[in-house]
Amino acid sequence: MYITIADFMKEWHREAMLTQKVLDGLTDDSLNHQVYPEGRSLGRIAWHFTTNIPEYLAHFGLKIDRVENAEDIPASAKIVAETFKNISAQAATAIESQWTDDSLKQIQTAFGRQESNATILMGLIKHIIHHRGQVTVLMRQAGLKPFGVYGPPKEDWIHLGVENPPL
Ligand code: NI
Repeated sequence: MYITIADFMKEWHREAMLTQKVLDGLTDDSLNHQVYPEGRSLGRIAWHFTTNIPEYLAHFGLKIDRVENAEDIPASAKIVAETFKNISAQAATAIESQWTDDSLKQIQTAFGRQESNATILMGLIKHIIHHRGQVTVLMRQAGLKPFGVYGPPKEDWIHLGVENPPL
């Protein structure tokens, strides 16, 4: 749990850097890859968790601009990745400039429960991680090698001197 804004920022910046590396590996074609025929596309999932960041923070009382044309999923992977980069930086600035360590202890209603702002901020990171995991699976299905977020993808085990990666 985050006791200070600095604690949160450390994790926010680290996770944003990892998410950025995943998004930087997307191609325009891969954005149309779907989970199943009527399912959400890879582009929709990546765009959802990106545009959700300011919506979520604004909902919980921070002043931050929403993404323009958030309802239109870009056809360009570069636009998705650049939007995430800008939004994650804007989110950091908004939180650092508008909330203090004390704000983290304040309680508000979130999803029908009483939660501290620290838990609410953790929820935002979890939401991104949840969808980022889906994105890496879909990238694999779309024929791309996903960035190894918390460990190497199978192609890179060999560079670590492992011939037969563990299952
Ligand atoms: Ni979601």
